[in-house]
Amino acid sequence: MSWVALAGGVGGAKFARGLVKIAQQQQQTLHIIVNTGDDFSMHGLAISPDIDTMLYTLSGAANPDTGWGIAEDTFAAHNQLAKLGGESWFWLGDRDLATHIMRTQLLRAGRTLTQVTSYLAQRLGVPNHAQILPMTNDPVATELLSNGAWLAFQEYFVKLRHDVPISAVRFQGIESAQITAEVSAAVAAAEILFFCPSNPLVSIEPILATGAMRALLTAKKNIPRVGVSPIIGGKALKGPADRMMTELGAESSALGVARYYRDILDIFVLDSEDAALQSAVEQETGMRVIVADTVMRNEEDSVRLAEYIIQKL
Ligand code: FO1
Repeated sequence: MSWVALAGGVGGAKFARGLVKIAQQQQQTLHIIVNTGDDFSMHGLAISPDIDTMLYTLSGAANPDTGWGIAEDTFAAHNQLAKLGGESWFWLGDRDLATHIMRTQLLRAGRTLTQVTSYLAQRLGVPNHAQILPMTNDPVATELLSNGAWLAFQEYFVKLRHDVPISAVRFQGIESAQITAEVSAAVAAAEILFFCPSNPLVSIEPILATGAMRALLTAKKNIPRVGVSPIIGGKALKGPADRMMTELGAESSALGVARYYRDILDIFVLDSEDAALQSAVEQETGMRVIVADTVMRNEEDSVRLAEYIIQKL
């Protein structure tokens, strides 16, 4: 038996962490399909932020305060790079740099991003029954249109602290990007499909837009397909998902997210704060609603949430 989860960013990794524990208890394999639209190059290194956030979270190494990078990492190399005139707006810890150096080296040696990710997961101690799968091995770069200029994702998100209005999103390279064989096999074998509480526009959408992904998921009507709202009380817990939805013409609410996923999912998880939206979501989208406490402050919260949802399917 196996499950599939789509994820990106910190919220996605936190929920995936809970799913991994329940999958272990139920002797399941969990295939986590991760967004690679945030990937970029810095200091000549190949950086995959959403993959690394997933690697570090599932191996227990993630910085608990930021959700990204490695706990207690140091920044000697980062500071020296700044001294040498290198870019310093994107903080890369010394241990984190080892990941990027190793990934860059293996990619240059001809390994695919999927092979590199599997290698790093094994070296970092991610449980074997959790498979972290990049959505594609092909280059995809999320860009956002702001005041007439297209911004690379990390430039928007980190350098400009997503403090600029956007009017459009695009995924450069998506037309020729293909989902990997591992991803299509995972979807084919899946007995439950999860959308983690990630940004619908720039974490989940790039995955859906890759190759035949959307069609594959829409066709899987015979299994429970459940999404967890990343928006609570109209706000995103972390990052700009709420503002981005408003700026791109969607409603920044759990109902707005449910509308976004209505063609693919049949079950939607609202936070208890949004319980009043239950009938609107059910009537407008036809999805079954589960109301739960979806804020994950620690691993116990993640496991409790995953367990609660799975029991309700
Ligand atoms: N996010 C920030 O806001 N500031 C940073 O300096 C930063 C560095 C960083 C380094 C490695 C990494 O894997 C992620 C990092 N992030 C940082 C998060 C990154 O912007 C992710 O794209 C977000 O988590 C959204 O997915």
